Parts: sequence; structure tokens; C-alpha cells
Amino acid sequence: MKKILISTVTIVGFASAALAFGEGMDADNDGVLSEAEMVAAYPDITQEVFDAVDTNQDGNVSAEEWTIATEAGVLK
Ligand SMILES: [Ca+2]
Ligand SMILES: [Ca+2]
Repeated sequence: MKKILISTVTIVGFASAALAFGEGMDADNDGVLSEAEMVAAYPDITQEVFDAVDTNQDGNVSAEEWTIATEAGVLK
């Protein structure tokens, strides 16, 4: 239980640190970027790039995944 609480705090901390994430991109404000939201933000994105960014393959790009991809230069 303690481990779960720590993970939640870490995720919340990460989300507030990544201020640029979702700005003008997260249309439904659910905290993650769906494939449709990613296409709207990055019109040239390919399925291959989306799959590479969505590292846990859940169909959404989290703040962490977006930050990693942006810092790696995958997303510009
Ligand atoms: Ca969203
Ligand atoms: Ca994901």
C-alpha cells in the first residue's frame, strides 16, 4: 500500500513539473494525450512515431512519455 501511495505522489509531482505538457493539446483535459489529440498537435505524426512515444502501448501518451519523447527529439 505504501508503495502505491509513493507512486501516486511521484506521478502527480511529475505532471506538475511538466508544465508544457498538454497545453493546447489535451482537448478533453483527462491528463493524457489520445492518438487523436496527438495527431491534432502533431499533424505529421505517423503511427510508427506514435507507437514509439506510447512506450507502455496503452493508446495514450502520458506526461512522462511526452517528456521523454520531446527530450529525445522524437516530438518537436
Ligand atoms: Ca486527453
Ligand atoms: Ca502510454
